[in-house]
Amino acid sequence: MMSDGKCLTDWQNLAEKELKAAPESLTWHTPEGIAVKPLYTQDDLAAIGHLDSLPGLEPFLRGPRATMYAGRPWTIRQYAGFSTAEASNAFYRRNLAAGQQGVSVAFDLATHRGYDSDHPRVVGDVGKAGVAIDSVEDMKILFDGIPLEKISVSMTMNGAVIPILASFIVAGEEQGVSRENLSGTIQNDILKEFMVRNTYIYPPESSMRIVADIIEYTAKEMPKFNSISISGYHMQEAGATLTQELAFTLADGREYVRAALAKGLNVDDFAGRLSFFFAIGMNFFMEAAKLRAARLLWTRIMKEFEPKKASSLMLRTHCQTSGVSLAEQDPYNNIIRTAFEAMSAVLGGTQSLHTNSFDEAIALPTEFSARIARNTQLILQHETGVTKVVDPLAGSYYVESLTYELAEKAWALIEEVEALGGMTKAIESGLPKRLIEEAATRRQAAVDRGEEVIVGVNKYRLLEEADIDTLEIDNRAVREGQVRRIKKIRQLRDPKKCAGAIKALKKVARTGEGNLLASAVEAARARASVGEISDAMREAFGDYSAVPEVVGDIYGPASENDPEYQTLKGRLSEQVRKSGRKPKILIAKLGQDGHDRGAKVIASAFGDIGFDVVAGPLFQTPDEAADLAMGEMVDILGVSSLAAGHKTLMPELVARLKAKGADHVIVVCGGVIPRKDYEFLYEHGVAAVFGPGTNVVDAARAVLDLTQGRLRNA
Ligand code: MLC
Ligand code: 5AD
Repeated sequence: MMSDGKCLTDWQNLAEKELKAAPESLTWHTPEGIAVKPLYTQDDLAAIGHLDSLPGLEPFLRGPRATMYAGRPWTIRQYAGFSTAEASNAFYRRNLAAGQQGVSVAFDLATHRGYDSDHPRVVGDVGKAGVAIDSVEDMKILFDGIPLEKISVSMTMNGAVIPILASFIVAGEEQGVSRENLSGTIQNDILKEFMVRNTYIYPPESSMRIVADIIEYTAKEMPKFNSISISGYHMQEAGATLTQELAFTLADGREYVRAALAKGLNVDDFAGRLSFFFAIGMNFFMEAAKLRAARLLWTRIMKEFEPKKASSLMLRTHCQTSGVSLAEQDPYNNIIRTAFEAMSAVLGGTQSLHTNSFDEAIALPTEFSARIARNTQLILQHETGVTKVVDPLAGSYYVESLTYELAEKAWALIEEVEALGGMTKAIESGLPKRLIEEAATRRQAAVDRGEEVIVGVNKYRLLEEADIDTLEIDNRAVREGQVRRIKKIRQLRDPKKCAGAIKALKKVARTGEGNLLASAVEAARARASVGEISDAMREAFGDYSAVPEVVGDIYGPASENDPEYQTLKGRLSEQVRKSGRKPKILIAKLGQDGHDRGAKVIASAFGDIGFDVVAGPLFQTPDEAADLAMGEMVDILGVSSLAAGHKTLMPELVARLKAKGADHVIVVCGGVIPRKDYEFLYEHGVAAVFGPGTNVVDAARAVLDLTQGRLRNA
């Protein structure tokens, strides 16, 4: 019975009259498996136990701080980095002057994977998706004029985390800021790299030692520094549902706590400096509820370790608006999407936030797009009044119910991971990756069929798209500059001192005695490069390479009722009947670009449609991909490019195929490719380009057309 004497049955009757159907027909079944009803009432709160919680107090559901943004707003922390340390430094300084509050460094993929800029494998990657950092000297330029004792710095680094953090510590030291005064965060979350982000270097066990050594070192030496940023962001970007993102992230966190405890650390000495990182997508209320649920569950997990300090139970998080929710088509729509996502992150109580730029789906931000992204947060902080009240969604029937349901569902998945023996074991079993890839493929099918609407992409599409200015990086010039600088450093340093420090590091790596970061700090001080420090550990740990696996029977079954899909499938089987074999396609990834959601979804869907699909390994050179294509005797070589390497790597690939006498192989390319580059790629032998937002059935049809044209000509 409601307070004014009306009851739910009255509403139900009314609703049924309006709808001419049962109100249950309005229930929205989300990808998380949550049934969202059209109406929530106080009845829905009956089962929920957390309703009386208060911010700053256990279980911190309503926020880690008592006053939250009323006391201090979240940190506006824009993730950025491109080309050289000089260019990135200037960009940071301008943005800090314009209202940004914390720095967040994006490194290029060569750096991520522990290669110096002069390494032959990284020709297409240097300076492209982030800033190129080879040594302490680059690091000093990167932070020149930025007061490291005042401004906190986040560094997104996981693979080459030891040399990068070591170089940062030495750069601080040489700029007069001792390590105990450095504040910031290092991502240092390797488990999700094995799952989705792919910038790992070493095998899992050695990688976990690196994580634990960093937690140990920072706990002892760097009290203001967050030793890790346990990240769900990339899981959502790879296609995870919100419950998967929540569960796997918290399960990763638990695994790191166990690794640190195994080093003999006391939980209260490090737990307060563990931090988190979530994505915020377009499901507005559910995303805010997710952050609330995350804090609730983290406290539950940490209780097991019996900490004494309250801060050990608190989940503090950074958030970034969703990249995958943004579109190339009608790109100004992305400003609106990002603003909603930012509001949701803030209503969920994030501590720090990055808002994406509207040109996200095409290129790195320009000065203009970065300004709009930052100002989205400044307007939220200064003009909307959201900072005035702590956790304003508390008590909402709907949001509290969502918080509860997400927590329950995520907890069940966390228990599943526990049953497998924890997250390292679960990752070895392949479960999290498989679940995420299935969710990604299912979502792509829903978008392709228009069940999930994306304005400007699969509905309300513009007849003509206007060009926008995008940032272009002269990767060759950056590389040449970096190569010159690193040469000079090698000439100027004391070779004996450097070799001695590298030798000592190798010993720490090999024997397991001593702290890797402490030893790498000595090496960085002696001007050993990022690549040299990484190689010293490679010698002891080896390189890790993942075996590519592809899920099947997701896209197909989800598209059974789609006539376009059926027609295409029919056409393809007709071709197979005539030619006696399936057209064979290699889906390749070139350079250090580990973003493989697109490649995986395409491989999976093309397989269901009837192509013979070979999923290539990550990190191939054009030469290796050409060899694989020949060895597998494929008809088509499809490259998925998301890190801006296409203009360097695609012409090289076509040239390699030609040199090997394999120019009958049709080369196509998809991913984050600006329209202005299409002509360049066609001129260099690429037969078709599939930009962001391409419907998979359309892409498959185009590829089939190409093979039929070729086969007829042959
Ligand atoms: C906060 N403080 C308060 C307060 N609110 N004090 C009093 N009253 C209040 N209401 C204090 C805090 O305790 C803290 O001090 C200080 O103010 C700063 O607040 P914070 O909340 O800790 O914010 P911040 O320093 O910004 O740290 C946020 C964080 C951190 C803990 C989440 O880990 C962080 O900044 N993460 C960013 C990660 C990031 O940018 N990642 C980019 C990934 S991009 P004290 O003394 O307690 O510290 C990526 C993409 C890719 O990964 O490439 O794939
Ligand atoms: N500068 C700014 N933003 C970046 N992103 C990735 N690299 C950069 C960079 N160098 C953002 C994009 C992407 C997410 C992983 O991080 O939003 O989707």
